[in-house]
Amino acid sequence: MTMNYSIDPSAATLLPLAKKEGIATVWDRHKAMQPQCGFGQLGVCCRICWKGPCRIDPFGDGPQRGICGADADTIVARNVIRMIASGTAAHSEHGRHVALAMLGVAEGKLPDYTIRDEEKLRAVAAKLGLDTTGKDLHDIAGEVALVTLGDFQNQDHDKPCRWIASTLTEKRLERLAGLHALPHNIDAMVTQILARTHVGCDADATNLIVGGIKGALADFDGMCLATELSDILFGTPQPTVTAANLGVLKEDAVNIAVHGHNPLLSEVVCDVAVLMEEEARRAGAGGGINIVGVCCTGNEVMVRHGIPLAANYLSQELALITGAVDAMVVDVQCIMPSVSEIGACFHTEIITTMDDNKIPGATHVPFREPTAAENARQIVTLAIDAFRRRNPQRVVIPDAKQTAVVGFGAEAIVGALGALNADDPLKPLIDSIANGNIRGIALFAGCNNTQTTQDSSFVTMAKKLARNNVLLLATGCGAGAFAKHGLMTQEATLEYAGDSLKAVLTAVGTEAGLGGPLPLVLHMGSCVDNSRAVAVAVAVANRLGVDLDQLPLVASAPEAMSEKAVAIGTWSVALGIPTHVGTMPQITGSPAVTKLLTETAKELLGGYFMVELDPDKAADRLLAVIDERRRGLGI
Ligand code: XCC
Repeated sequence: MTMNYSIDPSAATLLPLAKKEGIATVWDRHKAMQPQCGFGQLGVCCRICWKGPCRIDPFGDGPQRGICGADADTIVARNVIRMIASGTAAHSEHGRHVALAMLGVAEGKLPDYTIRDEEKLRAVAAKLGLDTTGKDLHDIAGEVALVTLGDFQNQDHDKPCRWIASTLTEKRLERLAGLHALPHNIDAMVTQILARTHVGCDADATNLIVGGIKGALADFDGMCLATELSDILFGTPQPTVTAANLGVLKEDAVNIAVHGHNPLLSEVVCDVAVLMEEEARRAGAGGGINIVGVCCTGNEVMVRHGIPLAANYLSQELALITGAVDAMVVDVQCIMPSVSEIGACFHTEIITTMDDNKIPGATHVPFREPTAAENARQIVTLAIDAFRRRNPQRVVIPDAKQTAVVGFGAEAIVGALGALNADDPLKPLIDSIANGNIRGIALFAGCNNTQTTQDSSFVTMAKKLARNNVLLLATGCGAGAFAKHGLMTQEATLEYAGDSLKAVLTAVGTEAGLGGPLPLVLHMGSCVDNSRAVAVAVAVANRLGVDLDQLPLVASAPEAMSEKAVAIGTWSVALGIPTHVGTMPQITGSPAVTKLLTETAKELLGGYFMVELDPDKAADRLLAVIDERRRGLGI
């Protein structure tokens, strides 16, 4: 039974244990929820006002309009763009938080943070069009932060957000401007979606979806700035060897899991933990302090510092069931509220840190940037105290741990390619695509979802695409899946890559000093780091003088779940990227919206959604799209 839930070997060890101990997990709750509401699945349930809830009869026998008169198209379109607004808000709050921290650093107000990547700061300033001559580092950081915060404040509708305008290809910007889809202000886009979907407002499904696309592009803007400013503050990822899955927990160490998304907290926890090793040893932890990651906080510290990744989204509860996690420190997003209940079954401290993200039953340590190190010390102290209460009899650490070579941001990829051609680093990649050694590029992103067997679709699709010489990039919980299943290793390249892909990865990896091929799947970071893949694609497109919708580039979220994934998928389509979704999106109750997103989008934007639940068939469809794009380029 376990195998239907997950292909993760940790689940095979820990789910029977959970059952024996009477601990409910996400999969038990999924089962208890069956059958799920069919109206909700189709997106035709409207709860926008209190005359409802209303639902449209998908069989055509019952009501075809809600009480106010909204039909299925209006209801579905409103529902889906509200998801985009929430996803955009989530990423952009994260981005704003980082931008404000950077301003604080520039103003000398945040002693626990610094500028770790001066070169990147200068590169970002130049990209944003700032003149930095004669200015010191802090002045440049201040200007970059203010310009960035301008993307949350600009009221001039004709002036698009600065980050998006300085990131995309000219052709893409023109195309989006022609559709009135270029955002001018991130916050305004979220507000506008909520306003236009209020009862009695926008009822035109097409107009609503265009508004959603604009909102999703604001999400992209927020992700770009969150990623780049985080690199400036915490370092730009470079290839590093680490490990993944619950076997990274240590019996003899204080295990602290950092979970959520925002690196502002986890970075300082990592720094402080190093200084508190001795205290941990005094408490009996011979192995000191072992920080491990969960979800995207995990990805952030993994790609920057090689901190091992314990779990992706669906495995977060399993981490606690090992009985070996002393503290799970969470910030924002993708944290199951159930963690406090499961933590309470053990000695585990669940520590919330953000005042607008609390969980009943958890210990709250309010995190403030000006006192970051002090807050982190409080957190690590709680973890050490919890370690003293740990019951060694209940510790079950699965024998599941895979090596993972991670840290392939845009700079690292270009750097590795530069080892082959220092004067023109993109040339080896472009040549390999042109001669077919690399058939295309696929970006895997997105969550885990209980609607499908955990990690399975990611692994199935990746193996098939790699065999067909597709270069694979990954972020988010998809990257977590690949790391846990050993696909971010040189061995995986040798085992699964098609011959020509293997030759390219071996040439680049060897020249770049990795002592062998690049890993089969390149870990680019967390969900906000999807912008890194776009940076590479834009560089290639600009070099070729084409737009993004001409490149043999596809995206896939085989186990999508969150509202953030809806926002990401939508901007991916808006940028011209054919985007596969492997779980059923809640839109099919409206044939008009479904057609718009899966067919008409192709004419308007070049990108479009493809829904295919079978991973094997999905890989075939992506290969067909890649070939179609290749034919378009005449290669
Ligand atoms: Fe959340 Fe980023 Fe999804 Fe994972 S992939 S379940 S959104 S942690 Ni972004």
